Amino acid sequence: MTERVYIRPIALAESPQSEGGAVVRLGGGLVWASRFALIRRNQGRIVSRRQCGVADMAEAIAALPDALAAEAQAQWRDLARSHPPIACGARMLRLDQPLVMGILNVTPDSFSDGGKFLDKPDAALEHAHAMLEAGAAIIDVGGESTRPGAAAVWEGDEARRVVPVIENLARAGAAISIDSRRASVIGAALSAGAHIVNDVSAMRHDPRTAALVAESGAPVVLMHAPGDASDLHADGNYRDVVLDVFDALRERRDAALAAGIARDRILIDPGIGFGKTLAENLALINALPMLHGLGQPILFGASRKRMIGALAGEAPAHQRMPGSLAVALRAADSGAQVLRVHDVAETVQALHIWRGLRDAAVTDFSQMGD
Ligand code: PMM
Repeated sequence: MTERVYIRPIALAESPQSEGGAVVRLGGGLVWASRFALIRRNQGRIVSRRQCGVADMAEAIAALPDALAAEAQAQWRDLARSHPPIACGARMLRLDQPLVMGILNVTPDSFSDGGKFLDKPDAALEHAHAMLEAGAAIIDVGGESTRPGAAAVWEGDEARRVVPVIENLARAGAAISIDSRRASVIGAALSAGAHIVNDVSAMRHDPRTAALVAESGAPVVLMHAPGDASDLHADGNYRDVVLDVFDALRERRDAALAAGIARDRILIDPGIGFGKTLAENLALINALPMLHGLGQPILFGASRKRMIGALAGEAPAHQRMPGSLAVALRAADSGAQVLRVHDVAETVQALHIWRGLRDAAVTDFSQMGD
């Protein structure tokens, strides 16, 4: 591996005025960063780490070798990139504050809702409509469990699980994503009315997916999972989980661009729980603001995942809502644009409070810097 450079926000500001305007607005959201680490690593090892404010970043970047300076400059610009709304049929999803994506798993074996909606179309639709009423901006429909050790599903069966649900939701005018890593299922879902492709293999599992997505013009979520994309939970074997996931997502973003997918149709996701230990998940969540440096909206999903049980007395999946809210708020604080959750009503209410606090901070001029 050659030498690489990274810019990691290390201090978030209460508001722009609390720092006298010396802040970067992350990803066009309601979150600002005031201090940054400029990190260099060579052959996987961190070789230097310099802390900068907004005022001294230009000089720090100029002092880098040319090849690194260009990359650092791109990240510096991309940290502040704001993102246009995502069109989902007649709906426009604005990305300037966190949106909630409600999870609908039509599977026998997903870890928290497996079996509840398989072969029960009425129950699945009732749940989806309840999530929409509770404020979900998107419904993420999946027909394959991605839990460790889940039984493989034939793609014909996977399509049969999701298509009728998607058709119904599309008729109701909902914004829909298809959670699949198989091109045939994605194609069937898009024809049935899905708008967004959510691929947990970041388009590595099925070589046909990238062309299909490019051709359709649909936005795509590229989620990080280590390994060769057949085993999503393969050991990550990271040198530095934060920088390795950043590199992997950058590589997938560039592959998507090379396949002809428009820049404003690509979302990225660190893949919490996929081939990562508790410590690695926590490190990634703490470093989430750094992913804005890739210049794409961030989707974040930790809802009811194992890491919450691990930190909360081994609470079973159905008792992990409070922990899920805590981590969703942390993602909102990091400027994540889409939160993928099971507990929609609770998350939406938590985000209303979050939004109120953010608005109060940006209009509090007693925080003026000098
Ligand atoms: N997690 C799961 C499934 N799909 N998609 C994205 N983009 N991000 C995730 O974190 C993610 C996903 C597994 O969780 P589930 O069984 O609750 O659906």
